[in-house]
Amino acid sequence: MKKTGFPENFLWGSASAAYQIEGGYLDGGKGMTNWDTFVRIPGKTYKETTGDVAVDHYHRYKEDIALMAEMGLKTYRFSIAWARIYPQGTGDINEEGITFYQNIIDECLKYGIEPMVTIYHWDLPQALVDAYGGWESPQIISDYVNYAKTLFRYYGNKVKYWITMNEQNIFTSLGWLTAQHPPGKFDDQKMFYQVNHHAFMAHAKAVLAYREMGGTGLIGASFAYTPSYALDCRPENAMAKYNYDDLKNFWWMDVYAYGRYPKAAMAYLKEKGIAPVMQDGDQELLKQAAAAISFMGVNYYQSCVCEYNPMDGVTPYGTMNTTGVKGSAQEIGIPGIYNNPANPYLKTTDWDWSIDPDGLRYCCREITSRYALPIIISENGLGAFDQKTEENEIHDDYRIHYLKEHIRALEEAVTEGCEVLAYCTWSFTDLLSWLNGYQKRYGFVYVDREEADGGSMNRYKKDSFYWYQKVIQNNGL
Ligand code: BGP
Repeated sequence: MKKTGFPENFLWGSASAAYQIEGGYLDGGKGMTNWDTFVRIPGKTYKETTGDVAVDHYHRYKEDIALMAEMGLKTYRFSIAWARIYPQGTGDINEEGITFYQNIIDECLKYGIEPMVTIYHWDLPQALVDAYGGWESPQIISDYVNYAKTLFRYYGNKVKYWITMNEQNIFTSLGWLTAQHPPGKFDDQKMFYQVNHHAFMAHAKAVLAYREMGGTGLIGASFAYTPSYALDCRPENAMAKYNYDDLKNFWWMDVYAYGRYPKAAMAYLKEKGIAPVMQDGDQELLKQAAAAISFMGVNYYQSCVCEYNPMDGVTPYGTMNTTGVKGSAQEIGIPGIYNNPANPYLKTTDWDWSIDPDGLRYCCREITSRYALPIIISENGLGAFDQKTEENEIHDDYRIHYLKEHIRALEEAVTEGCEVLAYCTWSFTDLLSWLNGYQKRYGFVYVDREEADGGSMNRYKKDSFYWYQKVIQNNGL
């Protein structure tokens, strides 16, 4: 097949999230969030790291966006902290919060950078948790929609790209199955599916509200897509992959794209008594929203392997490597369904994430065949232990190699007919990794936090900064 490369208006971008970069956690009238609370529980995060200061983007956003402009970024994906807009989650609007994001949007537009806004990237106003348990209650739906509508009202004339939810599959899995994110619950499968249903309804109602308000931009959700390969050609392993896909991928993407849950997976949940409770009209509404979304957002980091898991009644979830010491992750799986053993054919990062550029192509092909939707790659990148030399240089050739191979695979997918609108690397500056602290760096720009909390916070361009700058200039490799 002849390569066509990336379309002319392709959006080369980079992404971040409020809690991971902003800091200023009590500044500008912001309310406390579930993460502000969670990181204060001893033992919950890597070396008790918090995002209180993060990389101080709250005070340095102009400097950061100027660097984006210097690089030539076409789009900047960032999230809005709900608790800056509504400190109590609902009720009175905090004008200072509104102005802060207005300034970020204007700063982007000043340089011709398209702002791409994530409405929810995991930081939930604590007041809503205290009032009714946050996502556990259907009350969250109207509060989320009210918040989203406020953003559409204030920023809708300037922002054309909206992401309702970041990785609903991850914040719910880590929050209600593995206890690694707030609210820190373990193996609460019934609530896990219920919380997801609430989040789907919140997403769906926000999408419909956007259209009702006359929004003509692009709107959709971003999903953490981990595609899978069967361990081998044994039918039970092929079936394990099939079940994994239904339960771990299509469970989310089918709802976003079709407005319905995968049938076999739903039958399995019903049999186990953990299916979500739905209200009359929910399914119809999910369908309407599915017809109104514009793209599938994909956050891609790795693929996995599926093998039949014959175990029954044992600890259902493995643990992730949060230390950066290779080999400290455990297999993840569901007894009786699947296990995720390591892929012997792929190298891994220091955090045991498999490195698989072709997996990105696989994701794009699957979405194109199954949903026929345009795709936004809303995250992709390599977390690593970067070193700054005495000359203030950072030679991150491993990151360049990683991104180059993924862009090559993406170009392949485009050539094969996938409609890809944007590619956002994770991340632009170094920032907080939820479970791994600041040592796991992803950025094109190194942030010196050596003397954090009063430290220099100076920004240094890594080698990958200059490399991506060229990729953007060439509209590809
Ligand atoms: C995604 C999140 C991001 C970011 C990224 C890297 O799941 O959407 O917020 O954190 O993963 O993950 P980590 O920081 O765990 O390496």
